[in-house]
Amino acid sequence: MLKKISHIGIAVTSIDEATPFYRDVLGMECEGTEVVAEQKVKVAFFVVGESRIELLEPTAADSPVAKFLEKNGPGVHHVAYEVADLEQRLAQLKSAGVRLIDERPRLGAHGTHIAFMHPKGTGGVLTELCQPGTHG
Ligand code: CMX
Repeated sequence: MLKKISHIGIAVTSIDEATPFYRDVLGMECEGTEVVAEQKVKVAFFVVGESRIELLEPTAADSPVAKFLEKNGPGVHHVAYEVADLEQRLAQLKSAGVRLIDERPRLGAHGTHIAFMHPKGTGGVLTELCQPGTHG
């Protein structure tokens, strides 16, 4: 079962430039930034209730977020749902014929385990499932 919307990922060209809007104008607390090497992004999390806004800045020209920015410019990149049993959920999605980008969990920010479904199999929304790791 999906527990909540973990976060909404927003692609930006610069976290430093985007931060004042979220922190100062909208008044959201910034939990800090982190480089997620495996995904070739730098991320910043902003708290909104039980969910987060995740700003995504590419760290390499071949980052999936760099490609997204080239094609679309800044904007909503993905929606992430929290689950407690990621491997089981992936098996279930696979047997339901959903197109998965990651058949096995990968490592995301804060030691979270993550996996993406392809936007072509979800009605156009890049969709992530995530399971908090030891660091929450
Ligand atoms: N949302 C909706 N559609 C998207 C999309 C997105 N974020 N990214 C790509 N697409 C669409 C494209 O518009 C394109 O559609 P058309 O064929 O109709 O033009 C299609 O998907 C293929 O896209 P592409 O630009 O050719 O890019 P790729 O196929 O090389 O990669 C994807 C797309 C989704 C497979 C790749 O970005 C990926 O593997 N993403 C998952 C990993 C990721 O995004 N990591 C960054 C975040 C990490 C984190 O949050 O920690």
